[in-house]
Amino acid sequence: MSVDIQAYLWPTPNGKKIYVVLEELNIPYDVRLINIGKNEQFAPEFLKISPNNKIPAIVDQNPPKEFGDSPISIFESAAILQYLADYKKGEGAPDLYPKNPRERVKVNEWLYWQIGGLGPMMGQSSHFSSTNIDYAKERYSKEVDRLLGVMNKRLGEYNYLAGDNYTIADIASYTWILYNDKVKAEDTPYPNIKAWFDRISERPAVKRAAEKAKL
Ligand SMILES: N[C@@H](CCC(=O)N[C@@H](CS)C(=O)NCC(=O)O)C(=O)O
Repeated sequence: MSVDIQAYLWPTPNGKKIYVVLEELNIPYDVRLINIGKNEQFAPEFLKISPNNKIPAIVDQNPPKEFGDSPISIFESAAILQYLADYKKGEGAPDLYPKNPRERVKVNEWLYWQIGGLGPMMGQSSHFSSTNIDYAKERYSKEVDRLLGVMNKRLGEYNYLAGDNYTIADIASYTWILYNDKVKAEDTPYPNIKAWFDRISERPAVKRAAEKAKL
């Protein structure tokens, strides 16, 4: 049976977000793996839907009427999370992107905080950790620690990043925190992030995504 959503993924922090959101929203999907280790992200066919040569990307073969008759492709993980949560929510799925404007602004703040801060800084920190460039190593690991401090404080005040409810902002950061051993350690300096991380890991949809993406 053909399904609406084709997801172009590789099991990295940004790719795993899309597995989680599709499982949470109960949306049928096909995965097309793009092996970024083999430079498949530069294939001309993939660049047509993801011109920045990065996963994730999706194609929706059957978008809502207001998008017109033709399929739509989307790249950039935040744009995909917003689109799916707004337009493709499946039967019985939670509301991951509230319409209430005050709540939506909070989701956007923490979503963009991950896209512009936590993700790139963790990426750079990991990249330089295997080099002997001490200046870069220190700069990025300090910045990751600062960001985790901000996140830990926020999660001491609220159960989830945008407030009382689990949203796409949590999904965006969760798949990055998966890669941070300091947060997951028993004696973590970030206990509020650890509690949040453990709570999200118990969600049935996240467990299903973990199976499929090897989270
Ligand atoms: N801001 C982008 C970042 C995407 C990204 O960095 N993807 C990485 C994998 S996690 C990638 O495809 N890298 C391949 C490359 O740079 O050639 C998003 O959130 O979607």
